[in-house]
Amino acid sequence: MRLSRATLSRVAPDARPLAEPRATGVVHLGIGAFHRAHQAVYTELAMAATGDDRWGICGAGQRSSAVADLLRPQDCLYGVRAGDGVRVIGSVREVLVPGDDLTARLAAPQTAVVTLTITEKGYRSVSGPSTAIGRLVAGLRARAAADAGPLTVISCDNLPGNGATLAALVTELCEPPLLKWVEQNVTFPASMVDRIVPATTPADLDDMEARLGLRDLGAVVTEPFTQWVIEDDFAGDRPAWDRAGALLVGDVLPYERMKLRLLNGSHSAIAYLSGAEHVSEAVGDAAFAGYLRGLMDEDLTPTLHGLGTFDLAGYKRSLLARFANPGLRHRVAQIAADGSQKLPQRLLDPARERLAAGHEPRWIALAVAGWMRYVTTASELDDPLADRLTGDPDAGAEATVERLLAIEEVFGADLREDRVFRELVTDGLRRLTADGLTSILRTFDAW
Ligand code: NAI
Ligand code: CS2
Repeated sequence: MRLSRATLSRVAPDARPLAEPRATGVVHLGIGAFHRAHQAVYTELAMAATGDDRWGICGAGQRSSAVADLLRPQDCLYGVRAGDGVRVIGSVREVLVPGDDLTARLAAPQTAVVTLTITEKGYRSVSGPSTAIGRLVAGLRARAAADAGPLTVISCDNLPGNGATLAALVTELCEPPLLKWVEQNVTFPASMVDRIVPATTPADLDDMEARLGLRDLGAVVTEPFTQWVIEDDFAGDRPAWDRAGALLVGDVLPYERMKLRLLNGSHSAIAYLSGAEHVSEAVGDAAFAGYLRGLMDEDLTPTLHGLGTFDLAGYKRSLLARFANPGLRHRVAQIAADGSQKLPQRLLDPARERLAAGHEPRWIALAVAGWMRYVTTASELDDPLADRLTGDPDAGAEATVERLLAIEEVFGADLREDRVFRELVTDGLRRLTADGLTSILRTFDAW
């Protein structure tokens, strides 16, 4: 039997009654696993804390209706398992399918906030009417025509300066009258989001069914840790996310850099160097955990500023503990995907800063060499630049590094000209190919 409004009372007798009418003050683009375990939970908790039920979520996926097929038969209810705790979430009230009128939802006066988790690659080649950003602009155009009031649009993707990045992509598509309306009525606050949410597996669904006594195809599994830091720049009203633990700040940048570099940079190093199937297995290897500590301490921490008295050492210890969580079967292959869209902000920007300060970012360079080995040898590459990344695995380190450093979308025009960086990456790739990581880590301090 499926989880639904009719069966909810069986599993959560004290569940908050589901409001009628099921107002949706938030539209979300990219209703994947992370949104369901992060923003939708904050919204659920905010509505529970305040009784303000205006903030139901209307979700839309990409062209496919995959998530709609999962959630609509369940009245959009689903369970979130964090550790051993399970909560049924009711903040998602509608999931649109292709053909539904997303434009009308975006233009509705009741809609005050739009959030997005469309993946890093969702911000590339954005102009088509069927892209997420193209559909967002169509909604803004209808909203302006109806003069439907202010709107706050929040990217919740792992991108540096995600608010300004999204604003630039949107305004680039706006004709002058619309541009003027957007500038006067829409804000694009930055946000830093953090909660490890692996893709749900069949075993997760079976486990959730054992816990709920009902089949829940929308279930997500995550960790107890969650963090949301949002720039306090709202055009109009918003859910009381701060009542659910979100931080509203003037400057997100210090939090963003700390997270995108220490957590996500380490994740990418794990993806391309560890050889493990799951993150927890990778950090269970003492030598590799030592490499991660070196990466964090030597190459990434010196690039973090503006954190005041924040306990960075404690944060890094907590990251390794989160990574080690055996309850999170976080597949390294999921993290390895879309590396061309992730490496720049996670590892290459800090590498630039270390090089400019006269240091050799060898820990980062080894992770970049690992990525080069990965994209050159992977049988199937899940990356929007796959065609340009794959190459001859027998081409030798020097030629491979030369070829990949020339891809400006990843390395810009500067890193290929940086002799120190090029030599570090070439040396790393040569050693990885000849000796493997274990041997390298034995002598890494002697490099
Ligand atoms: P997912 O695969 O479950 O969902 C991705 C969503 O994005 C789907 O709705 C899909 O239709 C949509 N999408 C994919 N490619 C798109 C494109 N080119 N244009 C428009 N929409 C597109 O992935 P998940 O776990 O929800 O993660 C999504 C994003 O959330 C990540 O890429 C990252 O930016 C952010 N995030 C994820 C975390 C996690 O641990 N899963 C944690 C922190 C942030
Ligand atoms: C991961 C992130 O898949 C990846 O690239 O590094 O989704 C990571 O799980 C989240 O950013 C954690 O907050």
